[in-house]
Amino acid sequence: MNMAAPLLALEVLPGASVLPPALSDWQHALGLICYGEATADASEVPCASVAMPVLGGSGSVCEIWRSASRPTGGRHGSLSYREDGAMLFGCLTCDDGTMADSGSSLREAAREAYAGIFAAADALGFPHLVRCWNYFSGINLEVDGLERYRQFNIGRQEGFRAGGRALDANLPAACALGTHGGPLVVAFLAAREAPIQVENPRQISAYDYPPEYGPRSPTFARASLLACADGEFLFLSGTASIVGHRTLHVGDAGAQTTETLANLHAVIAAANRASRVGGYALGDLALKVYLRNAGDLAAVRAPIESAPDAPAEVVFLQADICRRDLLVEIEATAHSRPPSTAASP
Ligand code: 3EB
Repeated sequence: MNMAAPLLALEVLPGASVLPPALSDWQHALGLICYGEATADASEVPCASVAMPVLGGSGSVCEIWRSASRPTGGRHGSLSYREDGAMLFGCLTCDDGTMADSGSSLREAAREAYAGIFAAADALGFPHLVRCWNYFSGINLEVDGLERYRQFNIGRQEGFRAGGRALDANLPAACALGTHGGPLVVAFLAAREAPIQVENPRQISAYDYPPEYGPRSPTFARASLLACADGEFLFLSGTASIVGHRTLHVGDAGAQTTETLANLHAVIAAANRASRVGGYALGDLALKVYLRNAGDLAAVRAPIESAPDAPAEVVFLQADICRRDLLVEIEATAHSRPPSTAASP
């Protein structure tokens, strides 16, 4: 392996329903998140399969977290994991009943998922959650008098409490999106060392949202920064057209996208102030864009592609967003190296 290979790397492969030759070598893979029809033929690597259509290109996308070393893994309870000594990737699938089922089953599934994640993270020696991906069906459905996203937030908080974690500090970056079917899927990256939590000055921290958004607040940070031996990783949480705590531009997907980009710029600026490496720019990020309506693709794509620092790597997925009035949500990841190591071949 090349000496300059990053210690942790994100690779996004379109149309990975058949394994491309370059990837037949799974020995460096920490974990996979497959969207759409993508399936990975890699039983030894933890793989989260998300039933979510990929828009504007191939029917599937596989996100691969790679390590420079050779990770090893196994199972811990219902969770599959792999770790390379510095980072742990894990994922699990939790049957939460069907969409028509009671909301309490999703709440219980979320609690069990997070209690199990913290138990595994502690047992394996990677106690610090850095990034979480949450996917489940019927996110905006109201059951037992409460929207399923809000049921999820109650269960997630209970899981954090069960794991002895704070609800307003040391939080991971995260996203929570709705599929049109399938179980609760949670994937995560955790580390031996604590990441730096970053908030957005344009937004109230999600863990401080007022009760009108549900009885329990969402438990995530706007971004996290994780130092690694060859630089740093920036994880930007799912970001939407929210200023303060309110949704802006209801009904206008293009304007919501422009507002979301302003939020991303604000979080990136905050991350650059908090980072020891810094220098992050939107153009360096790998973006994942979730759209509620496939028909909004052109309206959402335009402001992203015409941004002065337009990102090169953008994947579009169709998903329900956690507030009914939100039409788009964008998440992003970047790796930054200090200038001295960036120059090495
Ligand atoms: C928001 O800012 C939009 O519940 O884990 C973004 C990222 C959102 C993560 C989560 C929710 C979550 O509130 C929604």
